[in-house]
Amino acid sequence: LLPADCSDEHRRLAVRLSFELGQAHLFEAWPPAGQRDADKTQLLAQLATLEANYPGGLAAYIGSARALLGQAVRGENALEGWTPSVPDDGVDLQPGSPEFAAFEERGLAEAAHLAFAVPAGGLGERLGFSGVKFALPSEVSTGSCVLRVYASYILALQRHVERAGGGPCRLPLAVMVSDDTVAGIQRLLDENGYFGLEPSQVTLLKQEKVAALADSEARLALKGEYEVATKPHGHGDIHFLLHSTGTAQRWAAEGRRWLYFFQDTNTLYFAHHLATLGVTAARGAAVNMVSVPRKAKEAIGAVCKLTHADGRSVVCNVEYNQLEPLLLASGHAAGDVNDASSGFSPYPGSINGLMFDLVQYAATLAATGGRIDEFINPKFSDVSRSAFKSPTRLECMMQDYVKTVPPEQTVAWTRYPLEFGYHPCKNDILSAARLSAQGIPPGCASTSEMAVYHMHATQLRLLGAEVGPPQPASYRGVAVERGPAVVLDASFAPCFSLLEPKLPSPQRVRVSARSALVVSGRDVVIEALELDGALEVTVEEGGSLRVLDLRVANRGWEFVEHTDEEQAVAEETAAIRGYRLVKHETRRIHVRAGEHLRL
Ligand code: UGB
Repeated sequence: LLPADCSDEHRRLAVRLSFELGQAHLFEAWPPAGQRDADKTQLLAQLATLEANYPGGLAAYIGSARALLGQAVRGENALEGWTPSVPDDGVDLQPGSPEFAAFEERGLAEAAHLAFAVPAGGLGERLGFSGVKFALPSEVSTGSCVLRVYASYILALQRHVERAGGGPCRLPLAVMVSDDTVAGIQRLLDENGYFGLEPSQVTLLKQEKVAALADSEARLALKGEYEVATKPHGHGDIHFLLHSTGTAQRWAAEGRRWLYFFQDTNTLYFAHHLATLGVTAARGAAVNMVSVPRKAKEAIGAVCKLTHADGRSVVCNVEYNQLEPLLLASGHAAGDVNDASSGFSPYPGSINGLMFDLVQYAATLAATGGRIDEFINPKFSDVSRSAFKSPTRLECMMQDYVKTVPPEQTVAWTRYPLEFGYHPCKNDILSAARLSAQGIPPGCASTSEMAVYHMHATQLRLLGAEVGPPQPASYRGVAVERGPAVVLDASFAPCFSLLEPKLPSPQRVRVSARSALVVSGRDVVIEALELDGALEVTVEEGGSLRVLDLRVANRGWEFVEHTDEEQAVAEETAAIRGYRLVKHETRRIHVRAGEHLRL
């Protein structure tokens, strides 16, 4: 049946699939050789791609699928035999404390050896935004998109390392893209000059989809006669790609020591990444999981200690959809609920900010081929649990790398307070309003934006500045905490320790609750400021500003909730927020390179 000009590779693959891997159905309807040869070659080429894009090839994929489907058919829980408990070996860090400062200092000392990786293959389908999520404004006061904010932290760190005498510093960034996001992310980078990064610093790793499975025998699902249906395999693919492209090994060979993983919409990951790095280095951890207080039923994983009936134990993430069944199955009759005294789940939230020891990581990848524990979530259509409502597939998660860490290595976790927590932008405004009404963090554009302001305002307060408190507000049904719109660009303060010397007399800095304060530029010192309105400060590299005593009072900026009519016609980035920012009056201070201003 094979095409006349079939390559040996394709021939061997077809034979193996038919006679060893139970996939004869793929070729059953084929007409004799010489007919539809181009279509046959196309299917064989697709199968060869699926073979190459999975650690261990299709045999491994089908083997894992059968094992996991077997468990699903028998109705077994993936975490059968494991009992969860609240882990007690983490580090709780409060920015502003001496402990935080010490860890951040340690992190700064290691910063020259840092690399970054973000899975960004997911489309914001739940969000109501048709572009790539990297293009979303992190907040509308500056309009900086998420990728610009990430890049600005990397640039600011590089500058810090270079100024500290560390020589030229380029910290690499790997971005996992997919068919859905590759063009959008490449365009965003091109149109913005890579946001100041050098193109050679940025590696795009393209995630391929995996074969969809038609039944519990793990027969590959066809889409038409000559194409296998495919589906995304999850963010865990980032490990396979960092390995199969040689990226992790190259970075390790270049002397890089740390690798920070994070996700595509929460810029607050950078509020504490250096402290996290410090903890990782101090504890000699292979992996350090960033965590935050978690509300029960919030769609973030939970850091759990799992103890097996046979005595093994592990600290890892339990995904949000598995936590409640696991708790119920292990005797916690109330399930995933908040602790009455704290108002939060007793389990720390896991937000997929993961600091890795890169050398240990590269060694583990060499042993595992980048393979990550997988799971499957079939929706059966019959009681015999053999057929599915629609094809399913194996999936894997970035944080499940922890499960492949060799037992002699350490897995740590570090928790930060809510103000420095996790505020992703994942949900559309209607879903967000529903979550809001249930008291569950809405994880949408408005809450994410307010969290950015709140984090920066909290930094100022922790230093001793007087900054007006946030007040409860609501925009189109989404409850937010609305305080002064403070944005301290990474160029001004890439981390808390480096902010401190910029405000030598913080008790002389006062920002009213209705104010907006945007500061960017490295060489800026604010001694005394009284702000009641909007102030934007930009100091170019090579210029400097010392604010000796400045009073600004103006009409400032206003977040205006959309009416129904405005909401109906608002463009996407405004519609997902439910408001627009009206800049009534702004005091702007712009200092050019070579200028040195004292006010
Ligand atoms: N992503 C990919 O790059 N490829 C994929 O195939 C899928 C996703 P979601 P999820 O803290 O917010 C995760 O969809 O999977 C990228 C954690 O598992 O936003 O629901 C995508 O672009 C969970 O434990 O999240 O849940 C994005 O950057 C919890 O930490 C990232 O992967 C939760 O995130 C996450 O994808 C959270």
